Amino acid sequence: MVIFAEFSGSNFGVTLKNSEEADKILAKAVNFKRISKDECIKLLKFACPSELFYTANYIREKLFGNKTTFSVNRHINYSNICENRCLFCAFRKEDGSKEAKRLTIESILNDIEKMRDLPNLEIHITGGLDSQFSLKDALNLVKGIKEIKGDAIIKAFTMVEIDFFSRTSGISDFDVIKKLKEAGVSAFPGGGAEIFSEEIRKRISPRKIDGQRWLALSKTAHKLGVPSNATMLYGIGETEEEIADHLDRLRTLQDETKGFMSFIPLLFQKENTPLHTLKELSLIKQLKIYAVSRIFLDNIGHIKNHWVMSGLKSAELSQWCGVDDLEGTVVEERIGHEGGAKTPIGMTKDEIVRLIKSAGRIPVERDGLYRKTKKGDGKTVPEHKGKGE
Ligand code: V47
Repeated sequence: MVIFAEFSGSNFGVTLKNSEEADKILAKAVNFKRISKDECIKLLKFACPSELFYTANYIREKLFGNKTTFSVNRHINYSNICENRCLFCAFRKEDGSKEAKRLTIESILNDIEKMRDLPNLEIHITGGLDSQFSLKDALNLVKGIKEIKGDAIIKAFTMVEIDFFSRTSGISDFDVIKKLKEAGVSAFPGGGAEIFSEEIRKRISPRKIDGQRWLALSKTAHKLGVPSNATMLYGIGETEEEIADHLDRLRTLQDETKGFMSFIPLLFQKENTPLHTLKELSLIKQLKIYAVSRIFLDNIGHIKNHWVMSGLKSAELSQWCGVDDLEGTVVEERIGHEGGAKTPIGMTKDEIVRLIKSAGRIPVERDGLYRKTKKGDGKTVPEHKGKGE
């Protein structure tokens, strides 16, 4: 351990003393003892990457062995018109402009029709806060999909959209969530969390609901029996303290509800945004985020790599740094690509399987609720949902 500390001292700008302290924290984590927010900050600042990755991988393998899960899914973005004008978002377009795109429910259902025979399909739906897309439209869309493809797992509408539906319909968020669940929504995607730091939100997304509201809505969803995911937008000039604070607020809520299925760090894609001058994070720093998340979030089942934003190299390597799940086939990604993502807009199931195998892991297909698939490759998906279970 000390050898690593000396090595890291010269290569990563950390002092031996601090690295020794990080070693102690990692020793705690290896023994499945919860680490504090302060210790999380220390790991982010001072841990030797190699030891950090080793520890995260140890925990990941204790939970999931050599398996990495993925789903066959389809991302649908119903509108890129949005009343929030977040500085990090290249997806949003001005209503009436050439690039503005509002899909009709009919056109989405036509697309779903073509996927009628796809087994284990997860449908991921999100969009901008568009005054032309109401709660009624959301419900009709979900019911329409269910009529065509009753076996699909619909993961639709972030906490930000739920807040919007509640405001625009005059219906309580509790009832909005209840109606969406009754219509056929099985889970909520993790978008819109950004980073909870009030300071950063004021700067990059001043119109968006704050972190407290995002968490309160997630809590309501979980209480109503609808699980969700959680994301963190990073690479936007956040500090280690702000990352640890974000993770800590998620872990605290998860202790109470156990409703988060996975945590997904989202690497900022800066092109076509006013934040394009921000410096890119090194791959090592990106991998550290996955590793620290795996170590700190001892009660959230899965750590997912959204390969669209992170890139395929990260998707491969991160499977040895705490990640046990990759985003699915996606088919037509828009949000990251408007921001300059260089990855494909979708991958075939074979390509994802190859990506997982190239990392030396065993690919296992799952459904949108992290359950074993009926016609997958026959392997059992790990059911672990975290220590809090
Ligand atoms: O809410 C927007 C973020 C989210 C950019 O729950 C950006 O399974 C990086 O939440 N660079 C949408 N990030 C994506 C998302 C997601 C993706 C895959 C799976 C799941 C899941 C959720 O992307 C937005 C926002 O937080 N975002 N613009 C950008 N330029």
